[in-house]
Amino acid sequence: MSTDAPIKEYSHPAGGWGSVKAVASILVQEHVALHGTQVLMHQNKPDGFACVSCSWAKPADPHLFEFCENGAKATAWEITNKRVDAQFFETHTLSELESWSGFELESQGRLGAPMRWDPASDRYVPTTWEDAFADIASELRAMDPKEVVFYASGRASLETSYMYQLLARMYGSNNLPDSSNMCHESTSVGLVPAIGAPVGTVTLADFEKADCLFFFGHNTGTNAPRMLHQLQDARKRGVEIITFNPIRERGLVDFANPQSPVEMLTPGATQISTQYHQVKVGGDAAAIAGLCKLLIEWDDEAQRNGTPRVLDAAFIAEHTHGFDEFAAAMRATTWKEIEGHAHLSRATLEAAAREYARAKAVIVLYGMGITQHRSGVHNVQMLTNLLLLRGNIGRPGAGICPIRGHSNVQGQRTVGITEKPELAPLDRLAELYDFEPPRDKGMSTVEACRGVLDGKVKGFIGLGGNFQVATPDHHVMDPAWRKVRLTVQIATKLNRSHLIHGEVAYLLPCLGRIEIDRQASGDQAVSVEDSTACIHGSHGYVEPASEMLLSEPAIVAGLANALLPRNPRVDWDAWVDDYAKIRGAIEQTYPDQFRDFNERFWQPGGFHRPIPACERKWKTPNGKANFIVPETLDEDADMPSTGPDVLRLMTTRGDSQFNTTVYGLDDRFRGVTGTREVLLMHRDDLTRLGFAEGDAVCISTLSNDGITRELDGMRVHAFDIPQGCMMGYYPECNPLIPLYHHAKSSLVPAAKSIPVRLRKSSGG
Ligand SMILES: Nc1nc2c(c(=O)[nH]1)N[C@H]1C(S)=C(S)[C@@H](COP(=O)(O)OP(=O)(O)OC[C@H]3O[C@@H](n4cnc5c(=O)[nH]c(N)nc54)[C@H](O)[C@@H]3O)O[C@H]1N2
Ligand SMILES: Nc1nc2c(c(=O)[nH]1)N[C@H]1C(S)=C(S)[C@@H](COP(=O)(O)OP(=O)(O)OC[C@H]3O[C@@H](n4cnc5c(=O)[nH]c(N)nc54)[C@H](O)[C@@H]3O)O[C@H]1N2
Ligand SMILES: [Mo]
Repeated sequence: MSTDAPIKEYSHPAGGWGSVKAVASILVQEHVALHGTQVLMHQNKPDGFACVSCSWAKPADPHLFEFCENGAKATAWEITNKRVDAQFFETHTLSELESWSGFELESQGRLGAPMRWDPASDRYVPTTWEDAFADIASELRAMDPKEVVFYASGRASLETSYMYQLLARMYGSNNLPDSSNMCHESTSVGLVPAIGAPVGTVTLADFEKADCLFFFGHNTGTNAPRMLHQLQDARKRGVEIITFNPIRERGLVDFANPQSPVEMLTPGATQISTQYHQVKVGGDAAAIAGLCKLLIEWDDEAQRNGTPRVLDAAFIAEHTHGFDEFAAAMRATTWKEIEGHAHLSRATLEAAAREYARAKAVIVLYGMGITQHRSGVHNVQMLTNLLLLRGNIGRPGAGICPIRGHSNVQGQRTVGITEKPELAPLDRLAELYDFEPPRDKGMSTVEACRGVLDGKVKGFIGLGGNFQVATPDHHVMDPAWRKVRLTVQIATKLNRSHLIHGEVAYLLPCLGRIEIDRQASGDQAVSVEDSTACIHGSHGYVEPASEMLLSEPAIVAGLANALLPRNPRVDWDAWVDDYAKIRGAIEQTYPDQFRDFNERFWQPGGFHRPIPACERKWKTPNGKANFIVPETLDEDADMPSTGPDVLRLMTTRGDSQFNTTVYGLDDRFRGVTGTREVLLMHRDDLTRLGFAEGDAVCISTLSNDGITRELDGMRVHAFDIPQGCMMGYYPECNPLIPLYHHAKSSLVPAAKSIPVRLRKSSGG
């Protein structure tokens, strides 16, 4: 391989000096070097601001620098000195901007003033907030509320999110899809019948008591790097960490704490995973079935021999239902099936099962490698099955830990952002605000996309995010978006969703969470919920990017005032004047969850929302935790066709991005430099299929609807990944995902298991 090859093995630990260099360079790139370092000192501190990057827990006793490399990048990205001004839009038509990459678009800096698309010039032109609200409201009034979608990306605060769902419902719509529909919806749908709670059951305190962690499908070093501190501490106590991931992700291999002088100056990286199993993409259900089968059979043997039981029989008898059926299914599953689907040997799985059986308290953690599959919901339930076998839920040091994505994605659902009416407190809202909320089911993300395709969606409002890019099937969807009557995007940075717009289009710029939010009663704070159901306060530190910006609550209130008839029970303006009043309204709506909200939200470490499963109270119809038998262990069971030339493509994030926001083209930990247009595959697959390292290829999806989905000009490279699997980057590969290719029942796009073929690129 030549020295400037784009793919080289990265042999340093995660963190370390590489991390320090990366933080310094993003501060310079965003022109905020000195100022940025001061701001970073407040990140994730009990009296500071909640990082806008990931949702990992924020400890009560933080480190001096309670931020990671990627959190620092997200901060620099938001407080950048770069601005998109009116002159920028005078210079560029939207058709021209369509040829720009997402990276180039967002690199222009922060949006500064409300804009309306002018069809005659194909440009965004300045407008006033009053005119924007009035025109949007008059468009919405002419529509059936059931044809309007209110999307939320998971970053907006609890306060904004509560107001946003109320606006949608008072208008008459439950169409409240959010980013979790593409993310942990498989968790919400999978956990409820299993343990009667849609969220995880562990807090930071459990990490100190666990003696074994099982990790599935999460790239921690990149996507929740602060957790490496908990993992490092756990390793120092001798805790076993057993990882299942097709790729040897650097952060799960070893870590040098960039905040520890000793580790920075000596080669003192901590080994993170004690066992690393490179499971085949889509092979987790089979691997977990292997673990369960072993535990159940060892327990059978113990009963025969009169030796100590392997399973927690008392817990199973008192707390669970469905064990016999599940155990029978696991006993009947053959090793041929398990080893075939998981691509792991029985001996390997025995090593992992032995640690599980030995451990007194096990936490299972997981990410998108589990949820973004057609079998995503079953995958999640296989994890709970595994935990229930030894009573590893609802006691200290044990439990299930879905690692959430956006910094308030879990909280948005908590305060009513959901398309499923049964999950929202509709009776309570009706009583509090004297209106009749819609009771019919709204559209999820995939259903909203289908609605756009069918012409059923007439209006789309995006509270943050980059919906048109984050969702599947761009080639099919882009033309359909043009026929939507109204698109409104509330955003901080320019992205492609602002260009793939409807007949009437608005771009409404808002304050970011790190900016000072001044309202009538003074500077305002907001709140967010982390992955462990702890709720934290956050207030801004830097001057707003422009005087014209409104806060997200003010934008929602502006829309509500223009659209809805006066309602004496909801004083939107008073809420904007003083956000404590919004928190008061949230507490009135959810008195058990948000008791003394205004007093408690600055508590160091946040306050923990009560989750019944943590106390072994199972809010399931039968009052038990349920073992659930998976339909199949075969991810490809209903594939159109499979064959030796078909590979499974997983699309993941690199080290220099936050979702569709790309900060740079390198993916340091995976050794990829200067490009994202690559497909990483096993060396034997590369040669078997007749390609050489670095060849340009055309990749196409095996579709079953006659539509061609392909990307030409991608480069293939050999990589340490199981045979038959391939990795590409999100969002570059999203045009390859058919809209119909999603998890059953949760409808999460199956972004981690796309059946594809390769051929030589037409360009050479
Ligand atoms: N810096 C940064 N932080 C982020 C984000 C970001 O983009 N940048 N995004 C945020 C959001 S919204 C989310 S949802 C999370 C996402 O965080 P992750 O859940 O880590 O998401 P991905 O980057 O998609 O990585 C998925 C991981 O699963 C593995 N994987 C893929 N397929 C399989 C499989 O079939 N089985 C198993 N066992 N593993 C598999 C991949 O190798 C990869 O390690 O991170 C959040 N935090
Ligand atoms: N192929 C593939 N597709 C995926 C995934 C995958 O792994 N593979 N992952 C899925 C997942 S897990 C998720 S969560 C989704 C993410 O989907 P989204 O949440 O829709 O996308 P983001 O890229 O996070 O949105 C970035 C934009 O948000 C805006 N923004 C940033 N901060 C703020 C703010 O404070 N307020 C407002 N109003 N706007 C703000 C900026 O304009 C920025 O351009 O993508 C999904 N799509
Ligand atoms: Mo996510």
